[in-house]
Amino acid sequence: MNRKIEDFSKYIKGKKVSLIGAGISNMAAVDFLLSMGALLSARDKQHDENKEIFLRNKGVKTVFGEGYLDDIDEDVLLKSPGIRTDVPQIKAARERGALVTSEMEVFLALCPSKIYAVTGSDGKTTTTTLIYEMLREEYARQGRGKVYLGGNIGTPLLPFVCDMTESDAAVAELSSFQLFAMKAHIDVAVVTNVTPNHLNWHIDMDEYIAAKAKIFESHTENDRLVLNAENDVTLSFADRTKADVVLFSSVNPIEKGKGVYLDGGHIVYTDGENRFTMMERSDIKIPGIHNVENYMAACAAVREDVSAETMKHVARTFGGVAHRIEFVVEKKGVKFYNSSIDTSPTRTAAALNAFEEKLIVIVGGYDKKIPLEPLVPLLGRRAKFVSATGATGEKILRLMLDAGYPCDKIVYNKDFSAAVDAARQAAEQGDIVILSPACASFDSFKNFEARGEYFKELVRGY
Ligand code: UMA
Repeated sequence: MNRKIEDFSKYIKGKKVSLIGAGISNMAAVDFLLSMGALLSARDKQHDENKEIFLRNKGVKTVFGEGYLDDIDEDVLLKSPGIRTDVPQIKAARERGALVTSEMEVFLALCPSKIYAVTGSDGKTTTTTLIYEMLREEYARQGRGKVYLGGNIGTPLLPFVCDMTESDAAVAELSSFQLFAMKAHIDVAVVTNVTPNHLNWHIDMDEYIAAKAKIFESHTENDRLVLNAENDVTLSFADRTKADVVLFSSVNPIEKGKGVYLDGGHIVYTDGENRFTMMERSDIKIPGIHNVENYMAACAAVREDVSAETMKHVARTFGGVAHRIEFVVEKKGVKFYNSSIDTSPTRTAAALNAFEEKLIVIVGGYDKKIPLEPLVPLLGRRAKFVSATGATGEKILRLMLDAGYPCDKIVYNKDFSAAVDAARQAAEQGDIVILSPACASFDSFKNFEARGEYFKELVRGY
């Protein structure tokens, strides 16, 4: 057990700790806190019988449903990311001396390994994953420690902290919700870009920007901050940090200081004086200029720890984050991509626009009553064939036909596997088939992952 964990264990033993929100992050902290001797309670606005029984069987007091924040008398509150700290009951608890923290903040405070963290409005999951893939490959080649991946990406990291050592590395995706109320030291921080987002949760854009800026708040000269030179907000962060700044740009060369940029087909690194090519754009297997930018950010982050050879190896082999424009297989010259995570027309637009070619698109799913009209011009422009399916499939078919989309270029099959098969039959050598439903999956699947896995199974079987 490292010294920080020992001290934490002495601090938390016998203390009353409450999990505010019993979601993914806080549920993952239960065993860790119990093993440290904390007296645990869990509070959640939503009743969940299974969860409540599970917690009570572990000796955790449960306060679920209406009034879940009443009578907070605990010493430490572990707040879920989605809950703001200015909720009156949480504010009152802090004012009477309770410590308000989170699973991620505790993890970052105790982690003995080098920490890489990524935030931003777009591209953070892919950039986080690329950093992880590059470090993992390099650590394996060098026989170094283990690399951990987690955070907002979906896997809480606190459960692993006792296994981590100084020779390991941790790579975390951090959301503005997580950063908002957090103080932490991050060795290598990346901000991919900051554009208006989550403004239904943050009071205003200034608060959202301030939350993102927390990622470098505790930086010293020994740390590294990677910033997008083409985004005004992130560029402004360069003047606010003590860290070693590395800029990246897919538009302009970096003329001053350290940076990564695109020079024709080359991805070039400069330390301010010397320049060398890290990889070719054509080395990158996943499509779209936004992915070139994700690679630039990731390469800038790991530059001192990972060889150019390893970076290139990852670029040539990494097929994408699962379910997010994920390359699955090529069959008879037809490439199949799984983008099951696209559960709204906006996400589908981003996926289809990542390609230069016109695509064969499988679209449709659960009806969450959001407007599907934006799909009409999008598919009109980007799809050479549409295979509509699921609960919204018929609606999409009707919208497309009413807008004059050729009737021999669109089919509807309620059944998902029939829709995938229709897309395959429409494809000729050189075509790209993508599952990008623009809808949730709950009409036929447990979640978008299950839909994506089934799609992959089907197309691999062709
Ligand atoms: N709850 C309350 N009161 C509230 C709000 C929520 O009691 O006012 C309860 C809910 O009933 C639920 C629990 O709190 O049981 C949910 O907590 P949560 O949604 O805040 O968080 P987790 O389930 O712990 O999931 C979080 C992230 N979710 C959010 O930030 C909203 C997950 O990111 C993340 O993967 C996970 O921690 C692991 O770290 C999801 C996300 O949508 C994917 N993130 C946003 C994004 O990426 O845009 C920020």
